[in-house]
This record gives sequence, structure tokens and C-alpha cells, in this order.
Amino acid sequence: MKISHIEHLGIAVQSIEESLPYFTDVLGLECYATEVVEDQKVKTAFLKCGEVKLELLEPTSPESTIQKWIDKGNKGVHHVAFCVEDGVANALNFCEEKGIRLIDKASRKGAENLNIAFLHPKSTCGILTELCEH
Ligand code: CMX
Repeated sequence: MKISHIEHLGIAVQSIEESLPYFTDVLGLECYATEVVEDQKVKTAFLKCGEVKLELLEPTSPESTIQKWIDKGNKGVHHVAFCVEDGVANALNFCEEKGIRLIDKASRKGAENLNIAFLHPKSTCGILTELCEH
């Protein structure tokens, strides 16, 4: 598996509308798109910070994993997404061989039409890890 860079940091917020001014008016970052990812039950807002994106994640349903995570008293950085150069399918095979617990056995479509797959935080030092490819 070859990681090229951190593609984005996923940041859980209860409300994009209420959170966005901190990122735009204080940090001075540009929000260049918003998107609803139906199957993840989230609304996202993307901000560019140099080469790395910040992905604000607002739950769109009480059943959203983001809402459940917030309801447990968490907030802030929710996951780290790494871009893999040799494809998510190869990366998943490699991780599985290394004994890493997979959430997704195959890649699926995420925001911005990226192919994505998640690794379970129980076997990634507590960091919910997303692998993605362009
Ligand atoms: N970071 C670190 N640990 C996390 C976590 C997170 N974001 N979310 C859950 N966990 C931990 C929990 O604390 C829990 O640990 P304990 O057993 O020690 O309490 C463990 O993982 C299991 O969590 P859970 O609440 O019992 O189980 P869930 O049903 O919430 O599932 C998870 C957890 C990670 C499998 C699920 O959230 C998932 O599949 N996530 C991947 C998909 C996702 O997050 N999508 C939203 C992002 C959208 C996008 O970027 O496109």
C-alpha cells in the first residue's frame, strides 16, 4: 500500500451553518462545496487548507453514525482519510493480510465521487481511518 497524502480530515459538527463561520471568518478558509451523501446520512461542507481538505460532517438523521458519535459526547476530528496511490482494493487486501479489521470489504462511492473504504478504529490506534483514491 502506498499512501500519497492526507486527502481530508473529517470533522463532526451538529450544524454546518453554525460551525462554518469559525472556519471561514476566523481561520480564513474557503468553503468551496457542500454535498449530501445519502447512504452515509451526512451533509458535508468542504474547505481547502493548502493541499489538505477539511470535510465538515453534519448528520442528516438520528441513525447517522455521526449523530451517534456526537450523542456519545464526541465532537471534532472524526476520521482521517488517506489517499492511496495503488487503489483502495489493493490497500484493503494489504490491510486485511496485516490483520486489520475492515469496516468496508470493498470500496464504495463517497463524497466528491471518490472511491472510499473505512478501517475499524479498534485496529488502527483508535483513529477511524478512511482510504480513498481519485
Ligand atoms: N473514532 C474513533 N473511534 C470511534 C469512532 C471514531 N470516529 N467511531 C466509533 N468509534 C469507536 C467507539 O468509541 C467504540 O469503541 P468502544 O467499543 O471502546 O466504546 C467502537 O468504535 C465501536 O463504536 P460503536 O459506537 O459501538 O459502533 P458504531 O455502530 O457507531 O460503529 C463504526 C462505529 C466506526 C464502525 C461506524 O461509525 C462506521 O462504520 N464508520 C465508518 C463510516 C462513517 O463514519 N461515515 C461517516 C463519514 C462520511 C464520509 O466521510 O463520507
